[in-house]
Order: sequence, then C-alpha cells, then structure tokens
Amino acid sequence: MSPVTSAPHGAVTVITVDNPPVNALSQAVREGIASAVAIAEADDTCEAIIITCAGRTFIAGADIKEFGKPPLEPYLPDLVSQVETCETPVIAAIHGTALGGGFELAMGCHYRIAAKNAAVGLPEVNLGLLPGASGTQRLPRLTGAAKALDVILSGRPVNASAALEYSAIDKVSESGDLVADALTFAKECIALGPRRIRELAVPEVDPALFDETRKKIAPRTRGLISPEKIVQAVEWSTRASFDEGCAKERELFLECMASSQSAGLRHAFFAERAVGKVPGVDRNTPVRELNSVAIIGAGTMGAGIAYNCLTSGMAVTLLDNSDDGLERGANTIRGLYAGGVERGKISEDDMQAGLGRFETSQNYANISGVDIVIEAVFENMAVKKDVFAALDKVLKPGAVLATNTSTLNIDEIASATRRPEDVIGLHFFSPAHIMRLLEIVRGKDTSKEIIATSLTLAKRLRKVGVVVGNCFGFVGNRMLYSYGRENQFLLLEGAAPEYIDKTLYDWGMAMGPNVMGDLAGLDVGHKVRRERTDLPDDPRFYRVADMLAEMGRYGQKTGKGTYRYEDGSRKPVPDAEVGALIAAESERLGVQRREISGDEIIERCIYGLVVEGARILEDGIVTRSGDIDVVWTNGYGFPRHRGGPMHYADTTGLDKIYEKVCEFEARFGSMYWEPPVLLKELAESGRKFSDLA
Ligand code: 3H9
Repeated sequence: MSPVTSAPHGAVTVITVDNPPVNALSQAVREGIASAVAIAEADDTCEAIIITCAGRTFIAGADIKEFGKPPLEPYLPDLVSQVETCETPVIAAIHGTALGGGFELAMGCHYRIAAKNAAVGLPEVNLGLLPGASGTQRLPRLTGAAKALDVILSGRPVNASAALEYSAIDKVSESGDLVADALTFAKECIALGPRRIRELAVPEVDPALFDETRKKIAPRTRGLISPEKIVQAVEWSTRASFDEGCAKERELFLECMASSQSAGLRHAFFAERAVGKVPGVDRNTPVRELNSVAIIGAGTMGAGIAYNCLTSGMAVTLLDNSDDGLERGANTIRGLYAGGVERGKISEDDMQAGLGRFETSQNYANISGVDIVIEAVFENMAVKKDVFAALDKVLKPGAVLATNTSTLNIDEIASATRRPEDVIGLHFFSPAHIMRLLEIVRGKDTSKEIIATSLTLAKRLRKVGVVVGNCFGFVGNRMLYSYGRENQFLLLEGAAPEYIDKTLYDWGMAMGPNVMGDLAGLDVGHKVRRERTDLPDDPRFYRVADMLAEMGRYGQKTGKGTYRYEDGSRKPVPDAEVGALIAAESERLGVQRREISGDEIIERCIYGLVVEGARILEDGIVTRSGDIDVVWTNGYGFPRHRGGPMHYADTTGLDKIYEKVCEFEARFGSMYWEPPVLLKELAESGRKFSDLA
C-alpha cells in the first residue's frame, strides 16, 4: 500500500503522507506524491491541492537511510519542481517539523500554512550536507539571503510565528484543526492562483554579507566543508538565475554527499538513535516516574547535576554535610540560573519556579521520600559505600539509587545496600548541565526497569544516555587512559605539549590532551592513579602528569600545569620550565628524545583509542561499536564529522590499523600494543566493527 493517499474535500484534493515515524521522503513517498499531484492536476473538478501528513510530524526530510545507496527516481528536486509547476494551487499544511527535503517540498508548494506549534528548518548542515532540493535558492527568495544563511548554517528549526515573520510561511493555523484551516485558506489561494517562489527575485543584499558570514562562522565550523558550500550556494542565489543556482546547489550537494564528513555525521545521527535500544529493555519495560531527586554532594558536579534536574522540571534537594558546602552549591545554582536569564535562555518566571523547587539539607531523613538519588561525592570507594549504606536505610522502596562515579566498581558500591537491583551508575560529564553525554552504567544486579528509567531520565535531562557495562573507567575514561598514555609517552619522547595539542586540535579534537588535562586538573588523575593497584609496572606511565601534580602544578586552577596561565586568564601559554622538566625526566628514565611527526602523534593517540575500544567490544561492555562513538563524540570532544573512533577506524580500514598496531607492538612493546584478537579477526576477514552489531 502506498504511504500516500488522496481524498477529495469538495473542490480540494487533500494528499496525506503516512510514513511513520517521521514521514521521511522515501522513494515510495516521492512516487506517491508525484502521482497524486499529477492525478489531481489532471482532474478538472480539483481547484486546489493540500499536501499534509499523518502522525506526529510533517515530512522530516529526505530518507537518510537511502543516502549512500544508488538514488532512485523520482528524484526529490524533480518532485519539488513538479509540484511548483503544477497549474492547480498547491498548499502545504504543516504540523510538527517540516525539515530538510520536507521544508523544500513545502517551498515547492505555492502556499504554506503551519500549525501554531509547528517549526520549519533546513538541518542538512548537521549531516555534513546542504539543502539539495533547491532550499538554498528558494529560501533566500522568501526571507532574504541573510536570514536564509542564518537558518541553513545553524540547522536550527524556526517556530511558526518566526517563520511567518520571515515570510517562510504564509499563515499560522490558530484553530487547532490544521486541515480545516488549510481548506479555508485554499479559497484565498484559488483566487490568487499559483505563486511560484522561483519567479521571485532575491531581495537586494550587500555582497559583503558572504565574507562577513564566513568570518563569523569560522570558529564553530573549523575543518567542516559543508558550511562553506552553503555560503557559496546562497551567494549564487543572489547573482545567478534560479536554474543556474539550482545547478550549482546540486553540484555542491553531491560533493558533500560523497564526503567522508557527511558519512561520519550520518553515522553519528543513527548511532545516537541506536543507543536507546538495549537488548532486553523495550517499550514494555516498566519505567519509574521520577519527579523528585536528591543530589548528594554540593561540589561543582553535584550543583551542575542539580541545576540540570531543576531546569528539567524536577524537585531537587541538595544534600551535603556542611553549611559551607551547601551555601557554595546553592550559589552555583543561583549563578547558573542568573546567567541563563542574562543570556535570554531562561525566563525570569522559569528561574523563580525552578528555585521554588529547590531546597538544601544536611539530613538524610529529609530525603526519604525522593524518587531518585544521585550521589556525587568524593571519588573514594569507602566514602561512597558509607553514603549508599545510609541511603539504603532511609529511602522509600522503589527509589532509584544512582552514583556519579567516573571510574569505581558499581557492584561494590551496590553491595553496601540491600537493593543492588535498584543501583545504577549515572556518569555525568562536567559541566553537567552542558555536556550531552550520560554514561548509564549497569551493575551485575541492576534491573531492566532501572535501566529503562535511566534512559528516560537521560532524555528528560536533554542528554544522550549510553548504557555501558561495569569496568574501570567504563567506556569513556577507560579509553581516555590509552589516549592520555600515548600523549604522556610522546612528551617524554620529545614532542612539546603545544605541538601535540595543536596536531590533535587541527585533526579535529575539541582541544588537545594537555590543554584538557590542565582544564580538568592534573591532581584529579593523579589521585585516581594513586588509589589504583592495577597500573602497569612502568616508571614512564603518566610520569609527566604525576610529576607536575606532585609539584602543585594542577593546571588552570593553580595558574600552572602543563602550561602557564597568566593573571587568571584561561589561555594556555607554553612554559619553557615545563619543557626543561620533561627533558630532564626523559633523561632520568633513559627515554631517547627525537623528532616526532604529526602523523605519529595522530596514529598513536587515536589508534590507542581504537585498540582499547576493540577490547571494550571483546569484553561486552557495550552493545555495539556505535555506542563507543556516541560516548566519544558527546563526552570527549572527538570530532563528530569523523563519526567517532570506531567509525573512523572502520573507514580508515581495519587492515591498515591492524598493520600499524603490529608495528607499534614491535617498536613499543606488547604491554600496550598487543593487537586485540577482535581487531586481528576483523582485519583478516575484511570486516568492520560496525558489522558486529
Ligand atoms: C535532506 O532532507 C536532504 C535534502 O535537502 C535533499 C535531498 C536530495 N530519514 O530522532 P528521533 C528516524 S537530509 C530516515 O528519535 P524525535 C530515526 O532514525 C534530511 N529516518 O525522533 C528514528 O528511527 P528509529 C534532513 C529518520 O521525535 C526515528 O525516525 N532532515 C529521519 O526525537 C525517530 O527519530 C533531518 O536531518 C530521516 N530523515 O525527533 C531531520 N529522521 O526509531 C532528522 C528521523 O528506528 N531528524 N528518522 O531509531 C530529526 O531531526 C528528528 O528525527 C526529528 C524527530 C526532529 C524529525
């Protein structure tokens, strides 16, 4: 059965697309619309056509699952053109979100009416693309080039009232019955006849706009190819005919589509949707309702989590054992709210409502009725076990007991309670209210209900929750150890911190490992390593970081770490003193110093990640390799356009990676570089990590 149906409403034909979940423009949908429009146009009794959608949204774009496969007719640009040339007025009736090709189809229609809470947008940039069905040529004709650039480069949807203001739509449906309002609107449209955007001129624009835009977006589009092509395409709309502009857009679109960046971003899109699918947990798994939360520990992390929960509508009690701690935590929360109001992100009313749901306490008895507790105290097993034993005594049955540990054994923490099935790890990343990643760590006894509840909580907190198994450092920090280890060895072998950092930054990492270490605090890792009993017997292991931490050079917070920070500035300044300290340490440890190429820095750090990722897969810590990619792109600044470390490995070729890992094993020893069996097997059989899913 076709996902597209037509029904007459008097002299108007209503074409309805019904292709759940988001009415993507699959081949069947394109064909269905093409044929329905052709039939209605040929029907002498039909005076107008409405294109609308069933389900939760208008068309959310081209079907991304078809990308990378041979394209099938009818092609979307041809369909949009067919709709526009139709002699019968065509009206798009939009609810939910008209995105990408969906909005482009709506712009091919002669008129657009949208429900009050609908939005329109061109999010292709998020997939490393540009609108490829004339969006870059039609939108500037409606809104002017400056607004069009803003919409297309940001990828952010525009709500109906703003879209009306910018002329991207013609009418907002106020009655709550979109199709009824569209039928009424059709009468006006019949009287006016088809209005074709291709025939409109782009409003006059200062040509300097384009270079100014390039400059403005440069910091946030570092290394990306599609934003520049978007600017070019919109620029063409202002100085070429509509058809020439469309031809240029097509050429640029196909270049983007063929790029590894778009493949990486598309992988990231689907990987983020796949993480929610956990074996054994499905939509029938009961989910506990979470309306109130207690956060234990009022430090930076606890306060950040509390703020995140408050802005998600939960009632929050912040618990700490000192007045000072609670006062500091409460001030942090008030400061975050005030900052949000100042930047226009939060209304004054929402701030007052949020603060009205917030209280502090030093007494466990006061939190006995909360639905969930998130513990964020000092990273020490004995301390955490004490907290969980205390929680076990007071909490109501059915409460979720979560720990924000970043490394410790969840099962051991759970053993302090009589309800290990209710205990889970919720590993937030700093700053907790900003970072999108939430590692959801299941212990051996954690119930499926608690996992499902945690996934729902992640969504509510506007985070991407990745369910991982229990091992030291889970996924993110376990892999970070390998990445950081290679950075540390490279320092001893002669690469300057700023050289390593620049190399990895230019490759696409959000920041280099030494800048990151200084930001996180070198004392943090030092403390964790001192408590570990399973570290390699190797005096070079994290030696530079430990040496600096032992000297009190913790990083930004002490004004000195691997870099210097002058007068409270956050700008890292290379420090000759540190260079000399590292060189002396290399000599003491007998490490030969040499020239190191940028390629070696990338390969050792990134393949270090891949090797540990392969071991994580071997150990069954994640469900699929894409889960690792989601952790690294959302929590550790791995460039999203490279898809994540495992996708990057797949696209580089596992045979090539395996060969390099064997070379590193021969050069640097088996302790760190023994190739995982899984990597060897996949490389030898010509398969990929993604084939394992
Ligand atoms: C484009 O249009 C190119 C054109 O310019 C030119 C072409 C020539 N295709 O996100 P959710 C699936 S590029 C296929 O969890 P939500 C998704 O994988 C496209 N599948 O829901 C998931 O599947 P599953 C431009 C898609 O309510 C399910 O739908 N458009 C597509 O939180 C639910 O998704 C975009 O980039 C798709 N286009 O959010 C829009 N979209 O259930 C991308 C979704 O198997 N989509 N799926 O895991 C979105 O931003 C969000 O999905 C949306 C709904 C806001 C629509």
